[in-house]
Amino acid sequence: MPADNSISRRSLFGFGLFGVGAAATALGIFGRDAVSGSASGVGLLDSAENATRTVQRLLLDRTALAPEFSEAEVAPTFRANGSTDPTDADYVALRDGGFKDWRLEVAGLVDKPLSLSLDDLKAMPQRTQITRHDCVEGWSCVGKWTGVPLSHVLDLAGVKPGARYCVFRCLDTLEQTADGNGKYYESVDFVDARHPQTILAHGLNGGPLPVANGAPLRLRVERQLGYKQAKYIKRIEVAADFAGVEGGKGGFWEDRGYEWYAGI
Ligand SMILES: Nc1nc2c(c(=O)[nH]1)N[C@H]1C(S)=C(S)[C@@H](COP(=O)(O)O)O[C@H]1N2
Ligand SMILES: [Mo]
Repeated sequence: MPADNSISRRSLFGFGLFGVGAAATALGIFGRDAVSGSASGVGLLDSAENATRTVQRLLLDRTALAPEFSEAEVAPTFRANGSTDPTDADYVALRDGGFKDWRLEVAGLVDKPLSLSLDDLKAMPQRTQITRHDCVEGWSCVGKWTGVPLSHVLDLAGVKPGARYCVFRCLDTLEQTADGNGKYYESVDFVDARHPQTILAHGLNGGPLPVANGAPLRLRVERQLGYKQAKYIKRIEVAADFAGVEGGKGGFWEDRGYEWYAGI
């Protein structure tokens, strides 16, 4: 996807958020005037309704499916980027054990915290999709991903009221920081978390997910750029905000200046 297209979508979405605020303000402040019959209030209520329609359109846009491709378009080798061979001791031990001891933890604002093995995840409903990955560095690659819809896992855990985001905690250290806190992390909101193409993938191109591409489990969130696709996942934290998440911007690259919303 050309960079200028994603940028225009992002600024459009920014405008949409402004619309939400405007609609809420107009309804909150002028709604009462409208009920009492003030002409200016009614006019403003109309524009609030227009703003709400704009927001609904943007939401529909976000829930639309990403294009899917044919088998013939799948790249023979899926390009890898970022961490491709984590050397973190806990990761190496899990990998050397064939990921038998690996668990996906689901925690935070959930009714029932989960601890799932790879076999548990494979026994759940599966989805396979051929999609194009777009890295912000300017390359794309088509791959066939197999995994569990994230919404299925969230339903098993039961999301508590007030939850707004899924934060993904990864096993790999991308940057050696002084405090040893250079592990990768990412987050999505529930529009993306519950999108039908958002899966926790354990398979690539008909085989197990290679280490280079995030084994044993990585996120596919197909309406967003490459850096949102968290690899080497160990935990999903369901959260109300990013207050407790490192720099507070919701992701490793976001804390280093990238946009949190990386829609394509
Ligand atoms: N845990 C983890 N996830 C990550 C990264 C990383 O370094 N560590 N890099 C991101 C970036 S920038 C891209 S483009 C994709 C690369 O996925 P791939 O290696 O399967 O191509 O993973 C994303 N997710
Ligand atoms: Mo990327």
